[in-house]
Amino acid sequence: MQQTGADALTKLLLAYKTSTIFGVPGGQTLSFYDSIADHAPQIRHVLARDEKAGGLMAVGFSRVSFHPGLCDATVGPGAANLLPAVAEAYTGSVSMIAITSNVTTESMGKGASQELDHFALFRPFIKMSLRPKNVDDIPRTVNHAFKVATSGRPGPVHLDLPQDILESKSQNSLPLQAESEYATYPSYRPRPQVTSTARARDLIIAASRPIILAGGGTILSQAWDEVKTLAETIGAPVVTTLTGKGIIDENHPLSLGCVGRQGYRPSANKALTEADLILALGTKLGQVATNDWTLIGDQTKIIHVDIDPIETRKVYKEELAIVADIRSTLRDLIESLSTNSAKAGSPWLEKVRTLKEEWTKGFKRLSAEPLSPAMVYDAIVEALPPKSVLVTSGSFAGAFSGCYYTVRLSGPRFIAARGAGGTETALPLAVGAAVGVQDESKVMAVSGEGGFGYHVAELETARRIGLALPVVVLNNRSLGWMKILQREKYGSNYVSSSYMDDLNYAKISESFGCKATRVERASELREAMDHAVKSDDVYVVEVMIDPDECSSTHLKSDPLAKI
Ligand SMILES: Cc1ncc(C[n+]2csc(CCOP(=O)(O)OP(=O)(O)O)c2C)c(N)n1
Repeated sequence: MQQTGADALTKLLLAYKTSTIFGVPGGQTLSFYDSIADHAPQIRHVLARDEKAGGLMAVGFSRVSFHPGLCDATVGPGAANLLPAVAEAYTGSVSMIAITSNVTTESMGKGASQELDHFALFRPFIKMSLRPKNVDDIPRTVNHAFKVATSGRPGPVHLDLPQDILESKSQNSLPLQAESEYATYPSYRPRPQVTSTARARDLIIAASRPIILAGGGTILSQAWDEVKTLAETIGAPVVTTLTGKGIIDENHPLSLGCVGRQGYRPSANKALTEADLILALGTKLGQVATNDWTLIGDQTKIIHVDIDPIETRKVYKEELAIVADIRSTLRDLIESLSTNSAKAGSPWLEKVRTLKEEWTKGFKRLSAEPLSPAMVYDAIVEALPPKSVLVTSGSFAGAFSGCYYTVRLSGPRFIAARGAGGTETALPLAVGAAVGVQDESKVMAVSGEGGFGYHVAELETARRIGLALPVVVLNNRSLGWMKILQREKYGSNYVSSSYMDDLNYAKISESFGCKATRVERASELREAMDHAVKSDDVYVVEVMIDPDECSSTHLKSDPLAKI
């Protein structure tokens, strides 16, 4: 049967169980949209308000569904707009296929309208770029794109489609079947060497204060059951990075929450500092997670497991580096250990219990007006069912979320754009996550008001596609993080760290047709969160929080640092 390149592409995407593509059209892409429309409702296109937001939606989608996030942009300015989202996917290890349409092969390099060098544009931020040579080459390139996006360390693949290749008809019958193992990630799970497992077991048995430090790679590997079993088997507390948050129910007695420089719980940092063996799983051991590389002492032994050899022995002298899939590694390790190697009643587990108790007391302490972030998260946890996904951004709002929000069910239940750390990401990521959740989980976005302003128009996208999405805007009347840094480091010489403070983000949201409310009193908090979570619409709760709150950061004024 003769079919166009666009049709072949759509059928292949369907074969790979793609349900949604996020993006913005251009003339060069329209044949693809036409074909998507012909195959609705199995596949649909979600129109974003700009390409970057569409790309971030694909990131949110991928992180909850374990399917590559699909996004598209047209040649030139569209492709350039998509770049920040591709960078987030690359630095955050997010499986993505970023489609760009391009000018016709015939006009390439001749000064065609809007043309930019897409390969050069994307090169630093992708696993690879692919462009079919002709319509018959589409199956090979699409299959390869899925294989690369879902194998090894997940990341973005760029698929560039010249307009003529999308629009021309093949004279041949094209193979349009998927290689189904590449529809989701991880597509394959390399196991550790037997000798490495044995060495890890010996190090664990010899340790008296072991700790598990779980990074985002543990979630990508879907290792939540194994992390819990290992922790219980060896009697190790679990601390996480911001992207690893969700690997364990944070009410579990062995869970101490996030470590690091922002979004951390001081009790978690303390435990990491005092451990004699760290099982670092799927973490870069980067600046944020290690508080400027200060939390891990020279004497501490490290077993580092990561699918990507680039991440091991990069900063620390590690006792053992295992390059393998985390879930497979933990399964082998658990099998090699006796059923219960935990030293019951050990001083280490007693210490963990005390640290957890102290944190809980410290948390309850923060309950005065003006509204503190801790109170807001109390209300959020009360309103949100455990089966939820909290999505946040790089800002105080993100740091507060890491610190104060309690994940109560393991899995991909916390999304922070910690790849590139964009401050504006919460709303578009949440839109994508809300489309991608497989189990009717409730998705909530929490953003600072500065970050919210970047992509506020995506409220319309969320409404248009019928999402029931609660959005919390923590309004501290400033780019809070910047303002407090200016206070701490530059003698309160405030420059460009606030917008006009008479904006009302609840009213702005109402003008997009959303339900919205502004909360200024403690007595209104719980009801507002409850309404937002139960609403069938996009519901924005703007909370006016204490502008001086900066806990959960590395700043000296951190009120919890005393624990
Ligand atoms: C895209 C981007 N630009 C700039 C920054 C630097 N930055 C970090 S936090 C912050 C302030 C964000 O303000 P807001 O969203 O109101 O959140 P708050 O810190 O006040 O909670 C900025 C500008 C960033 N992380 N990302």
